[in-house]
Amino acid sequence: MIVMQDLLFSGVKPTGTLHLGNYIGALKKWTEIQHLYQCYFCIVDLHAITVPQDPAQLRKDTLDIAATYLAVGLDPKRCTLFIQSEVPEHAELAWILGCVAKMGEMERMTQFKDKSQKGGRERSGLGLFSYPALMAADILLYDTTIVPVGDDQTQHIELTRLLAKRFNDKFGSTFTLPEILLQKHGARIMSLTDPAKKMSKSDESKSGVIMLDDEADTIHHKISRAVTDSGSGVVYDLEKKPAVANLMTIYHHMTGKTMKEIETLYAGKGYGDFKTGLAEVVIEHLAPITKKLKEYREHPQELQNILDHGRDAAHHAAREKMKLVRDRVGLGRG
Ligand code: ATP
Ligand code: LTN
Repeated sequence: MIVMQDLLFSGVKPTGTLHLGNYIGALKKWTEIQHLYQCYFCIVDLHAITVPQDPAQLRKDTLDIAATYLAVGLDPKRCTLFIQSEVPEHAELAWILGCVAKMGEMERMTQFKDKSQKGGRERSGLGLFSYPALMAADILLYDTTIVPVGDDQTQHIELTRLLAKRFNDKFGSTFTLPEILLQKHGARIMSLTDPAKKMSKSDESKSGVIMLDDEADTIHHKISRAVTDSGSGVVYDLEKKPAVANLMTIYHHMTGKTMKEIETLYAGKGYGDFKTGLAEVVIEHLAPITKKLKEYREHPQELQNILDHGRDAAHHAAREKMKLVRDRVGLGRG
């Protein structure tokens, strides 16, 4: 009997230390479901160069994301952990998918609109524009069925499905259409200082962003200064109290408590008490992660071995898939 096994793929850009939004929206979920599926977790360094980068810093950040993957509890015996640029088939398939995609489709991507806003569209890199084709290549190379990401990536997954379907219709069945997997709460953690903006690595002000390696004092300080809503009760109401709802979502993920349980715990208490409690649970939850992160940063050799092994495993699978893709498209001499 053939059992269709789901395959999970996700990735993070090495553009700096990860924050609580990355953890809650993506990595925490990965650790919870890694035993259920065959998993590939990639460090997408080719995506990182779609915005200006310092070469030495990029290398450092790349290893640091690998350290973070291990520190949050991804098991390298179960998951393939690897660096995107070390498997050249990603870039090759991205080119082919770029020839399948339409300009209008790429232009509609909100991530491109956001990221090109600062320098202006005319001055934005072509790579930033075609970013989604590379992301589609990452996913489609491995016959991925599930992509666990934050909801800022929903549009990219929809485009990936569209490109896969168009390719299949034109050249014959080649790619599997993936599904997005979102957290029920926490698919979009907002900045502590601006609840209308997502918590982001590239945010210039770090006061609204809790980094996974922030010291306890810093976490206390950032949470104590977090913006709240008018009124005083700790009540989950996304429409009327978006800032408090965001803090409650963080609390929920740090403790496993439901929104109702959190409301009961803080009934009759004010925002000050809630923020103190929140800082404590965040510090407690992150402490073992921060400790392991520090250990992996100090002993990078183990990371190197894991990444070598991951590269070989991913390359093997990608090479096979690309043989089929080249054949379908009619590239080379056959
Ligand atoms: P950058 O600011 O450099 O664009 P980022 O903080 O958005 O970075 P990514 O590397 O793009 O981080 O994202 C890694 C993963 O974390 C993705 O799955 C993304 O959807 C998720 N993610 C990012 N920010 C948040 C957030 N604020 N809430 C929930 N998930 C998030
Ligand atoms: N675009 C994603 C990172 C990313 C990714 C992927 C996520 C690149 N390739 C493939 C899932 C699957 C981001 O900005 N967070």
